Amino acid sequence: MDPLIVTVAPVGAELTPEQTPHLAVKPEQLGDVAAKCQQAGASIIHVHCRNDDGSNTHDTGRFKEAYDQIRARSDLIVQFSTGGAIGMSPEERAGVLDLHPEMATLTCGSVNFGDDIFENSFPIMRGIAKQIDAFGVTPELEVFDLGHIANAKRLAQEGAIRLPAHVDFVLGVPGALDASVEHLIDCVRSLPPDCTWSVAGIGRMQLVLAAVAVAMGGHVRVGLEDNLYYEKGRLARNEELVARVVRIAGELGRPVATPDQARQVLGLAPTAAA
Ligand code: KMH
Ligand code: ZN
Repeated sequence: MDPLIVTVAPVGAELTPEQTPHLAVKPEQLGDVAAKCQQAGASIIHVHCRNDDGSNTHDTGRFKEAYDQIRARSDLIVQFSTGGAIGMSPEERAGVLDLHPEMATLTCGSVNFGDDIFENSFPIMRGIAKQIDAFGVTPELEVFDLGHIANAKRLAQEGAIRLPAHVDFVLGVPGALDASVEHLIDCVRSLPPDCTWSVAGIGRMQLVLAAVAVAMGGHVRVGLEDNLYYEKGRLARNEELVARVVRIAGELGRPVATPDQARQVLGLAPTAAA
C-alpha cells in the first residue's frame, strides 16, 4: 500500500468568515495554515483564495501571493482549484494556471450544488484540461458523482486528459452523490485501472470516509472547505483535522507520506517548482 497522502483544503469557496474564525482569508494566513498542516502530516494543500473582506477571488496576483506564502513556509504540493466559486467564468477559474502550480483540479462534470448549478460542460472541461496540459500541471480529477468517472473516460478517449490519473471523490454535496461508505466503494470500483484516489467527505462524514479510505489504501482530503466542525458543536482548525487522520493512520499501521513521498506516488518531480 502506498503511504497515505493527506490533502488539506483549508478555504474553499462556500465558507464565510462569519461562520468560523479559522478561515484563512489573507495570503499570510494561508502560509501559516500550510506550515501547521505540514507539521501535522499533510502533503498537499488545495488552494482557493479570498479578498481581505472574505469574498471569493481567482485573481492571479492574489494566488501568487498565496503561493509565495505557502512556499516560504512549507514544502507542500500546491494544488490550485480550477473549480473556483459558483458564478466564476471558466476563463477566470483557469487563469491561475499561468502560475504553474504543481497540481490543479479538474472537475469532471456538472452538478446541482445546493440551489445552484456547478457548471462543467464538456466544452468547459476540455478548455480547462487544455490549459492544465499546456502549463505542464498535473491534474487531480474531481468526481462529485458516478457519471463524472464516465466523463473522465470520455475526456481521455478524446485526448483531453491522460489516464491513469489521481482522482478525488467529493461526496456529500447537496445535489450530487451522498457521502456514504457504499458510494465510496461504488466510486472506487468504477475507477479506470491504476488511478490513485482520495476522498473528501462533506460535513461529519469527512471523518468516517477518511478512516475507510485509510483502511482501503486510498488517500484523504480534510479541511474547512468540506467540514467546519471537529466534533458536534466545536469548530475545527485545519491542522487538527489533519492530525486526527494521521493518528487514525498510525493506529491502522499505514505510513503517512511526506510531500516528496507524495510527489513520488503521484508522479511529480521530487522538488517543488519555483
Ligand atoms: N467551490 C466549488 C464550486 C474545486 O476546487 O476544484 C468547486 C470546488 C472544486 O471547490
Ligand atoms: Zn475546492
